[in-house]
Amino acid sequence: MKRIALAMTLLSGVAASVQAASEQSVIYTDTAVVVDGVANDAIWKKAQWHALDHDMVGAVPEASDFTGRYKLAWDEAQLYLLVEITDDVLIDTHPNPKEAYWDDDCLEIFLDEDASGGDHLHSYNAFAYHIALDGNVADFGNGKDNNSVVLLNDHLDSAWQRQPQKPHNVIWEVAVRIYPDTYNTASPGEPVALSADKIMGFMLAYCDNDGSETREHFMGSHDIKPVNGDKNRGYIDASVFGKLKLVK
Ligand SMILES: [Ca+2]
Ligand SMILES: [Ca+2]
Ligand SMILES: [Ca+2]
Ligand SMILES: [Ca+2]
Repeated sequence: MKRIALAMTLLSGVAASVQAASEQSVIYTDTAVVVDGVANDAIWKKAQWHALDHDMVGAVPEASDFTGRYKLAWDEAQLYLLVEITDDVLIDTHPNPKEAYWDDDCLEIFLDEDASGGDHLHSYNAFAYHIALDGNVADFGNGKDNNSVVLLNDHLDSAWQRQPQKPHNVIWEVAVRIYPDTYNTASPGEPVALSADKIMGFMLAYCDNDGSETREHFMGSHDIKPVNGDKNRGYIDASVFGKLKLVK
């Protein structure tokens, strides 16, 4: 009987660790993060780093070409990100923020407010916020084709700065308001109020181009199971996102 009890304990331990691994815990801040590209907010000392180490387009680059990691925090109004990016060349060759924005260096935040998963290519079931170096925020809207790009600059605040001692090292801070799937540009409604134990779909990525015709690397926070060899599924299918759990 002892052996069975021990086995049960081990099994439940395994189940608990699997569940913990599938949801990333996000810590609460009672002071809003100052979005200025400076990581001296108190909450960033407590939050843990997570890596941007999964390739979605291109191979895994050399560390000096691209390295990225991030921290998360939340309060009732916003989800906060601190992202540290090493990128040897920062480039934005498409001045039109709605044109091929994924082929310029950009930070991409995937969010699915109700963690429903599923297709979001031409809907607001989930968002894929591409934050350009100039701060523009682009995604496909709910039009029927790939020309239906919308700028959603009012959904988030962002700022980045080079680190004085390490000029290829950029600190990027973002505060995102979380919109539900009822969002549309004609009648946006209000972002949801966040609360403890809320689960959201989430993924983070960086599009790295250093001067090529198209982006050279697309590195993300989550391992994606390829469909016909293609791991660039995040902008289509929210089911490949990971899950965040807000804790207090
Ligand atoms: Ca700050
Ligand atoms: Ca690079
Ligand atoms: Ca959804
Ligand atoms: Ca680059």
